[in-house]
Amino acid sequence: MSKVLNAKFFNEFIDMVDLCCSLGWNERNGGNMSYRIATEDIEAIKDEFTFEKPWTSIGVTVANLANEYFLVTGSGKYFRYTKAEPEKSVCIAQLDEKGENYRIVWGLVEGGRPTSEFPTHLLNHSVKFDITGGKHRLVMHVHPVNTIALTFVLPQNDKDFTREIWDMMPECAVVFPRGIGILPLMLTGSIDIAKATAEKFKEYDVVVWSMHGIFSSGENFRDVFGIIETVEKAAEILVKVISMGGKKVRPTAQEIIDVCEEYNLDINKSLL
Ligand code: 2HA
Ligand code: ZN
Repeated sequence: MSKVLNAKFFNEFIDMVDLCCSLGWNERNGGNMSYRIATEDIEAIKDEFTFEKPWTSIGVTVANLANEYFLVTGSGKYFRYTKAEPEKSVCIAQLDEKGENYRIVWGLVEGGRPTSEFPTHLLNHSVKFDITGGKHRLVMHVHPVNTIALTFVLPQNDKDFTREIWDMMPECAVVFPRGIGILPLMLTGSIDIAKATAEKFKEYDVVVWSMHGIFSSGENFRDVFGIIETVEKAAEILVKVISMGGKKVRPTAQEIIDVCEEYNLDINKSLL
């Protein structure tokens, strides 16, 4: 059995792709995921890599991620079939010593390239690498129904969007106390959306792309999935509340602050 296919991080990644797909978050080839692989994990699997593929420009420079390796979903590959055909669906990409180019060292055996959102993923990894001292390793992008639906009706600014979601369950402010960033509809896969998202990631761990989906970053699969499922559950409640005629009560700002203080969390008061 291949060491890559047997590696724990690899199986967690594939299982997460499969779970997101089964939740309806990743239709067809919608959404993408990337994971910065730990040095010791690379050492354990490196003899299965090939270093003959050409370097390709990333389109952005991520100097602090020079020489790092990423497990990433392939452009146009379906989440639905990733678990059955991992070697055809995902790849491990190595960055060069300047953080300007990548090359595929494993996977995508029938051809292909990393997700069209790879520049966004890498810029987000780069921002979070510095902010968290290298703790964040995973970036996930999904298309969950309720969160997307809300972007058609809620105000398009971080403060109002966050507060509407925070209002839905005390859990929300606890799980993402810094709040949610929101961006307008922008061209997917573009350098502009990569830069705009990375700007938001300086403040937030979760960013909503209006009329498109969610981007989130965290230390591991459990954390990132936990944030996204909490946002999406709150969004589902809000969709129902709006469908029933809208809110008649809501928590006060102080009630939201109190929950966070109970857990010693640094609630982003500028959003209240
Ligand atoms: O199709 O989700 O954002 C992949 C995407 C682009
Ligand atoms: Zn998308």
